[in-house]
Amino acid sequence: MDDDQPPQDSKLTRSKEAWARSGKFLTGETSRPESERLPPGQHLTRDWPVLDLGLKPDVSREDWRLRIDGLVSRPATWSFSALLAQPQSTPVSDIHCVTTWSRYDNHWDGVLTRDVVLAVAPRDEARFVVLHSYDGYTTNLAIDDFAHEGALLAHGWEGAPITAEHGGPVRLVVPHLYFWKSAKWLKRIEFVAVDQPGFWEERGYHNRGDPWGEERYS
Ligand SMILES: Nc1nc2c(c(=O)[nH]1)N[C@H]1C(S)=C(S)[C@@H](COP(=O)(O)O)O[C@H]1N2
Ligand SMILES: [Mo]
Repeated sequence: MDDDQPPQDSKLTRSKEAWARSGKFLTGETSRPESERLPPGQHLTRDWPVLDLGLKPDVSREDWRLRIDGLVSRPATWSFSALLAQPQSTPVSDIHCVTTWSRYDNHWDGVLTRDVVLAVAPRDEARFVVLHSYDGYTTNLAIDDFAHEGALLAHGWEGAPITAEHGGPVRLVVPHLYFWKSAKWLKRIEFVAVDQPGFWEERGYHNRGDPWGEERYS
């Protein structure tokens, strides 16, 4: 799908835009007691819900390519085997989705975004990244959030390949922010100087999305 053609707004998109307008799920609690693992307004699930625009791109490991470009000294295009040739890590983290479900202790396999940054060497002007996905979805992050501890390009979950419905072959996981920042079916990481709001950020969702500050909506 073309990066320049955002997916058509669906019924789901319209209802989530309405939640942003009305502040649905906001509790007004923004403190973070050290003992509290669950952010305000969230509830725990044991299963892993599927949430996306419904386009479900079907990309095999053989056909998958990741372009890493923009303001970097060493732009790269990685095949799946090139991704496996990067340093591999196995972080464990919690998921917090803005629709109020959280899931603890997810075991990931993949390449830390810190190691991606080391590989491509962003130029001094680079301050943000735009994530582009095979379904036309986009989302934006400051480089410090992209390269935050525990964030990775994930190809495995609980010892098995990430399934297509959860964004396989490769998705981003940024565990310290709401899960809409974790782009599924990752296709391109673009380093930019000026922040560019993505699909949900343009539709009433917060530009950063910290669950502990309940940064749900803009
Ligand atoms: N490419 C792509 N990535 C996406 C989305 C999407 O529609 N397309 N939805 C986001 C949202 S809103 C959420 S909550 C999570 C859901 O991931 P999951 O289906 O694996 O739970 O993916 C995020 N990443
Ligand atoms: Mo979401």
